Amino acid sequence: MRLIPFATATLIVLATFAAQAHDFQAGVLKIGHPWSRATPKGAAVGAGYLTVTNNGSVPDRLVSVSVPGVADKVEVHEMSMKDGVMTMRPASGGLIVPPGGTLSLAPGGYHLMLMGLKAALKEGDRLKGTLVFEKAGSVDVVFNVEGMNAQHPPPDDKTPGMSDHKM
Ligand SMILES: [Cu+2]
Repeated sequence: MRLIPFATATLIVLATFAAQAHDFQAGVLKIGHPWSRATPKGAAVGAGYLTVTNNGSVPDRLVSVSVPGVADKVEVHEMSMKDGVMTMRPASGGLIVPPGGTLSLAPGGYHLMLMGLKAALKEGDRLKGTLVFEKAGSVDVVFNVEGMNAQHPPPDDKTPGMSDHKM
């Protein structure tokens, strides 16, 4: 039974370290700095960004994300140029994380779309969410909400009918 206090202490140390570095581990996957942007009052959608590094030898896949109590549902979106216009759409089948590689969700590219926000996201908020991977399973993460203009302003979203969808 002497192992139990030791294991508990180790877990506390690891948890403290993870909180400082703002990384999360799921098996061979390392999730780096999940973050979101503050939203204007009344906005129906928000965005989420993070990186996933695969230290294993086989591909994995980010299949779904939830941020309960904050958004009704979360979609994984990809952006692409179509007829010179940047559009976004759900990434069908999720996003692959190649072995030895990093999947980046960042402004202007792949991102999470938080649909049906219950309230505006405020800078400094911490949003608890869950990522689900095909092989690594589910992992709880925390999205840090940064300022409305944080990092890399995205290209203007000119998609018809998506005026509330500037991510
Ligand atoms: Cu989107």
